[in-house]
Formats: sequence, C-alpha cells, structure tokens
Amino acid sequence: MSEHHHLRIEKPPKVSVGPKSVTTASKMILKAMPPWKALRLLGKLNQKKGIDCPGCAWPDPDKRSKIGEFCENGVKAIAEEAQHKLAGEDFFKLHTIDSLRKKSDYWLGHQGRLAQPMIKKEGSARYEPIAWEEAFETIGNHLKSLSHPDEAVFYTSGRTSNEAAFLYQLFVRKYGTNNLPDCSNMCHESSGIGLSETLGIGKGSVTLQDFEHAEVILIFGQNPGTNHPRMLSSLEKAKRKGAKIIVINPLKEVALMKFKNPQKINGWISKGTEIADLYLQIRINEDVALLKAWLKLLLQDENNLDMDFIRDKTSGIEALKADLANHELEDLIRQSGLSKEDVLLSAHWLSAKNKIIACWAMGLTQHVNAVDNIREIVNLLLLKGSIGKQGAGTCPVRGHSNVQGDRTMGIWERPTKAWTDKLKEAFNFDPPQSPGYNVVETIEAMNQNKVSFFMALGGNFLPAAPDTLYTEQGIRKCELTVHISTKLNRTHLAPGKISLILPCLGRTDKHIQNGKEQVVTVENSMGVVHGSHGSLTPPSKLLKSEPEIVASIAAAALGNDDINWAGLVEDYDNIRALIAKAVNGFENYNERLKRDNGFELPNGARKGEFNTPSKKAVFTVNQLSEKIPDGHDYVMMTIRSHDQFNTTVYGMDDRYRGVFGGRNVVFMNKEDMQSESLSQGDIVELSNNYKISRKVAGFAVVPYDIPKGCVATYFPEANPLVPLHLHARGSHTPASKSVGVNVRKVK
Ligand SMILES: Nc1nc2c(c(=O)[nH]1)N[C@H]1C(S)=C(S)[C@@H](COP(=O)(O)OP(=O)(O)OC[C@H]3O[C@@H](n4cnc5c(=O)[nH]c(N)nc54)[C@H](O)[C@@H]3O)O[C@H]1N2
Ligand SMILES: Nc1nc2c(c(=O)[nH]1)N[C@H]1C(S)=C(S)[C@@H](COP(=O)(O)OP(=O)(O)OC[C@H]3O[C@@H](n4cnc5c(=O)[nH]c(N)nc54)[C@H](O)[C@@H]3O)O[C@H]1N2
Ligand SMILES: [Mo]
Repeated sequence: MSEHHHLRIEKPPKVSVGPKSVTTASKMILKAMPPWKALRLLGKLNQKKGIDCPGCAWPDPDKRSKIGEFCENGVKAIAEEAQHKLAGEDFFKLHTIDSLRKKSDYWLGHQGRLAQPMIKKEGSARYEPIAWEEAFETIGNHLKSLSHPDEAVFYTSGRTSNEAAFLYQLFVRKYGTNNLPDCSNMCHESSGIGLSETLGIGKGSVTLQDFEHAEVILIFGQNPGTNHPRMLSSLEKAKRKGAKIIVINPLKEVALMKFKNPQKINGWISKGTEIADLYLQIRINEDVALLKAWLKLLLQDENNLDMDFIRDKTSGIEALKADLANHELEDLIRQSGLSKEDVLLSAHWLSAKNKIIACWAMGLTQHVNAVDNIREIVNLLLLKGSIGKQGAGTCPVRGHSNVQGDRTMGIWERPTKAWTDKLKEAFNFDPPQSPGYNVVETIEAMNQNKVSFFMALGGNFLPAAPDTLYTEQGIRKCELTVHISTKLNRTHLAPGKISLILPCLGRTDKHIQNGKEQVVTVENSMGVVHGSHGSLTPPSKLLKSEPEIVASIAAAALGNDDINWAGLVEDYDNIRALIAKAVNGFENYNERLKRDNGFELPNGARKGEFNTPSKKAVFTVNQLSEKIPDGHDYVMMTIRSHDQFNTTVYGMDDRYRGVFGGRNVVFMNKEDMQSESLSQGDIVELSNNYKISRKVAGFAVVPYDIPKGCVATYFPEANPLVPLHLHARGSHTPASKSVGVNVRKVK
C-alpha cells in the first residue's frame, strides 16, 4: 500500500497530445538510451523502409511527416524495448524467483532486455544459464514424450511477425494439435466472430482513405488518445472535411474531446481541434440498448434507409423488425443511461447521412454479449447501406501491431477447413481437424491436468488472463513452460516444474541471417501487409530471432521432418515463398513486398461482396446486456492507463485522467461515493462472488465523471476479479469490461 504515498489526483486536462506529449515521450526515451540512438530510432519509426511501430496496428498514411510520425505512446513502446540495460546471468544470480515475484510489474520491466537463454530446473528456486542447443533439445524431448499432442499448448501474442507466426502454426499442426490460443482470444475475437457471421470476413472493411469521405464516424468503446494516438490525425482530417463524430463511451476520454496535433506547428500553438460533436456517456455494456433505439428510430421512415441495398444485398430484415417491435423506445433509452435528446439528435444525424464508419475496440468486445454488440453495429450499417462503399464501413481498431497478421497466418485454435485443406495441399500432411483450446479453455485444461507443456511466443499470459489466481495455479501444474520473450515478465515467475526463458530479437533490432539483413512483415488494422526493418544492433550476441527459435524447436520436436527448418530461416524470403504457396492473397509475396507501401489483402466486404453461405450480408437479432448477478452493487470495467502497454507498465501516471504516481485506483461516480461514505483517496477492497469469491485490496478511490453504478480499474491489477467463465457467448472473450463487484472501505 506504500504506493499511495505517491498518489496525486488532479482534474483531468481539457486537451490531449500537443507539446506535453512530446516532452513526456522524450524524457522516457532518453532515460532508456543515449540521445544518438534515440534520434536514429525515432527517424525510422513508421517510415517507409523503417520500423513498424510495435505500439498499435493503426495504418500509416501514404504521406508521412519527414521528422518521423510522432506518437507519444509509440515512442514509449520503442523506449521500453530498445533499453540499453541487460538482464542476464548476473541479474538472475542476484534474485530468486520468489524474490522477483514480490517486485512490481514496473520494476520487472525496467531490469533491461533478456540477454541469454535461462532455465529453471526441477526443484530449483532460480533461473540459470543454458545453451541454446540444450534448450531446444529439452523442448524437443519433452514434446516427443507426450502421450498425445493435445497435451501441449502454444500461445502467441500479437507482436509476432508473419514469418514467425506462419512457421509456428505449421510446426504446431505438423506436431498434431490445434492448441494455438492467442491474445486475440482476449481481445478482438468477438469482432472476428460477429463480422464473419454477418459480413463474411472477420476483419474491418474500411481503409484509411475512407475517413476522408465519411459523413458520420461512430467511436464505440475505444480510447485512441492513449491506445491508437495516430488515429487522432485521421479523425482531425475527417472533421476538417465535414464529418460528424459521435463518441459512445462511459468515460469522457480527453483525447476524444480535444486534440492538438503534434505533427504540426499550429497544432502546438492553437487551442486544438474538438473531436466529438456529441459525446454519449453510456452506462457500461448498454451499447445494444442504444443501438436498438437507433434502429427503431431509423425504421420509422423508409427514407432513412437504403432500401435497394437491403433488398439486393441482405437477408433477415424481417426478424430484426420483429425483435425491435418487442422493445419500447423509452425502455431502451432508459437502459442506456442517456438522455432522450441525445439519442434523438444522434439518430437524426444518422438518418440524414449514408456514409457512416463505425470504429470500436475493447469497450465492445469484452462483455458477455460482446458478439451481440458487433452484430448490432452491423445491423445499423446494413440499414443505411453503409458498407462496401467509399467513406463507410466497419473499423474494429486492432490492438497489438501484428495481431491481425498472426490470424491471417493461421494462428487460430479453430482453423477453417479451407485453411487446413490448403496446408495439406501445400505441405502434404494431414493437419488436425478438431478445435484446439482457446485462452479460457487452456486455463481450464491446465487446471484439470490435461496440459503438460505450455509455450508462449511473446506476451505475458498470466496477468493478461482472467482469474489470475486460478491461471497461476494452472500454469504451475505444467511439466515444462517455455517463454520466447524480449523482457522479463510475471509469467516467467509462475514456472512449470521446468521453465525456459528464450530471449529473442525485438521489432527494433536488426535480424541478420547468414550475414544478410532480413526484413519481417506485418499486417495493419486495415489489411495492408508491409515490411518492418529493424535497425539497431541487438543488445546481446546471445539473442536469436523468433523465426529461428521456432524453426529450431520444430526441428528438435519433429525429428526427421520433410521440411528443412534450418534452411528456411537462412533467408526469410524462403519462409515467404511458403506463405505464398499456402495463404490466399499472398501470391508473389516477395516481389510485392518490395513495393514501398506493401500491398492490400483481398477484402470482400470492402467491395460489397459478402462471403457468407447465402452470399448476402446478414441482419441478426441480438441480446441486451446481462444483469450483473445479485449481491453485486457495481459493474466494473478494467481499462488501460496512458502509461502502459497491456501488462507492460511504462510509468505510474495516467495523465489524461489526472492520476499520478499510482495504479491501484478505482474510478467512481461522486454520488456513489457519497452513498458509500467514501472520500477521494480512501482505501477500499473490491470483491465479488460469482462461483468463486475473489477480492483485491488497497485500491484508492478517485472521483470521476462516470455513470452511476459503474466503476473502472486498471488492467492487469484488477484481473484477479475477472471470473474465468464470464466470457462472451460465441467468442470466449473474457468479459473484463463488465464484472460485478462490491466496494468496501478498509478501516
Ligand atoms: N499505449 C498503448 N497502446 C495500446 C495498448 C496499450 O495497452 N497501451 N494496447 C493495445 C491493445 S492489445 C489493444 S486491444 C488496444 C486497446 O485499446 P482500447 O480498447 O482503447 O483500450 P481500453 O483501455 O481497454 O479502453 C476501452 C475503452 O472502452 C471504454 N468502455 C469500457 N466499457 C465500455 C462499454 O461497455 N461500452 C462502451 N461504449 N465503452 C466502454 C472505456 O471507457 C475505454 O475508453 O490498444 C492497443 N494499443
Ligand atoms: N482485465 C483485462 N484483461 C485484459 C485486457 C483488458 O482490457 N482487461 N485486454 C486483453 C487484451 S486486448 C490483450 S491483447 C491481452 C494482451 O496479452 P499479451 O499479448 O499476452 O500481453 P502483453 O502485455 O502485450 O505482453 C507483453 C510481453 O511480451 C513480450 N514481448 C514484447 N515484445 C516482444 C517481441 O517482439 N517478441 C516476443 N517474443 N516477445 C515480446 C515481453 O516479454 C512482454 O513482457 O490482454 C488481455 N487482458
Ligand atoms: Mo488487445
């Protein structure tokens, strides 16, 4: 609780980005590396032939700023990775695993880059060095010893390049399992499921250019000022061209209200651009109620709708109308927590316009009815014919910089038949057909002793997952855990009986194979595939690239395999030649990559072609939010602060929400505080009681402009409260934005 000595709460600022963001980022990068290195890196960020920013998956504009595309959180992401400091043999000699567990995530992340392969042997209390070859042999032998390939699980996080991801899934399927859970399972899985079912493709349909033609942009459940800062430039441009922006979010996120563009000098001195024309402060998880209200209002007059589109391109409108007839407008508005005026005004704007873009992120995907959220947005766009035309469409804003690419490369526990058929044809083996474990199922299977081997290609599984205690218990039951990582993290500290840490090159590092510099490729949020050219000398000579590590493990586990794994990684062009053979849309991959901006993958919905069984876009009937179980007073969302990347804590401040020096806080409505007799800074315990009772203690109360009955905490501190089995219907995405909790003052 000592952290609260430093906690300072201020009024949130009125404008985002601007000069403050440049100074904050500069300070952070200069702490991590000398100025010459910082300048070199910044000049390469998101430039053609430069480094794809590991910060998020927002696409780069065709025309880029000469000084580098500045983004505060992009700079923080590379400062975090390109640290000068090293955590190697000496570091691990100093600390037992138990002593490291007592440190904060911030401390763990600031011990430098992992420098050499390490092993925790059975019964040992610490990690010690191991040679690469021995590490690969240990893994290969263990995998060969399992009685069934399904006893092994292979997790992926979304920074992994296309090359590493493709090799990984090929190896895992040749080994014989589809146990390929990934961070997507906790992230945009609900979007993928909802969009595939209704529009025939799990990805968004818009391009960056569409933002310049949109008449209305809806931004649901997303905080781009922190998580996708480069999106703000697109929104600013859209506003200048006359688009109206409607934000739907329980919190007033400052960057969605006012933004000063750091790319432009007048952005520094002006008052900033107002982003939202209307800010709908909805109650947590009541988006379907609002959407249904809009649908009802639009359906009152055919002139509001695109009747030709509905007739020619869609199916299911009658069932939708019948469902809406069961709901009263007044009830829906009341449930949303919004004022009638605001709902009517926004519906009026939607009725008059036809080019609508809907953007969303975790505020919609992490609820029990998350897939319903996405499908209800599709209903709205279909009524308006706002799909498959310029200035309109779906825009799920992805998280990790290559999370979309990893899925395109086959990282999926439920591969389609088309995918496995193509693998079979290209590689002449029988890929497993039965579905593998997703994240939630992995945790359950571990706890039931069905999993003996857990490997992670990146990420930080333990704190990212729901029900931290149960997840930790599961991981510790494994015989062997393997972590391919750049930085020390909490999952390394919950080892299986034996545990390996295999340190890899990061996005900023040069990949040299056979004396030749290599390029890796990634896919952004809008389906453009392009290269990323690391430019720094790797911090330690003992690091290997992800493709090389994966290939070496494959060779060790599969023995006499007909794929020349070592030969493949000698030149990444060889891997891309395989991808070209096995993945639709990647024909002539190597040649097309040489084009400056990369290339766009096929996207039916973008052209108004829907790859559903009926070849039509599908209207669906969706459910309103679930009630929080009795005995819980508040619904809690777990969100990101401005100083973190998922489980990586860059710093202790959340500047845009006025919170400094601490992360164990709970944002509450002032009236709720009054009724609980709570004052700012009071220390509370948060608890809940689903099937299992859970609590976290030592959270300081922060009064905030948030709807009554709703509270917010930071991820991952509040993850112990997210029940494992509270997840989205259809996608299994943990409902980490709508968890029932109680708040109790600690005397
Ligand atoms: N700097 C930085 N960049 C990142 C990340 C990071 O941690 N740091 N993470 C990356 C990843 S993996 C991802 S997935 C994205 C995440 O990007 P976001 O989705 O923007 O991240 P969250 O902080 O989870 O924010 C969710 C937003 O949804 C709102 N919200 C919560 N519940 C509801 C609801 O029921 N309805 C509505 N309408 N809104 C709701 C919250 O108030 C918040 O503004 O960012 C990516 N980029
Ligand atoms: N309660 C709650 N839980 C959530 C969320 C939430 O909003 N609320 N969000 C969910 C979401 S959207 C996501 S995406 C997941 C994130 O889950 P993960 O993707 O598993 O977690 P990260 O924190 O992004 O992973 C950070 C680690 O990745 C490693 N790393 C960084 N760069 C590289 C690299 O280039 N290569 C390799 N091999 N390793 C690297 C570092 O060791 C670092 O410690 O968390 C989910 N969990
Ligand atoms: Mo994510």
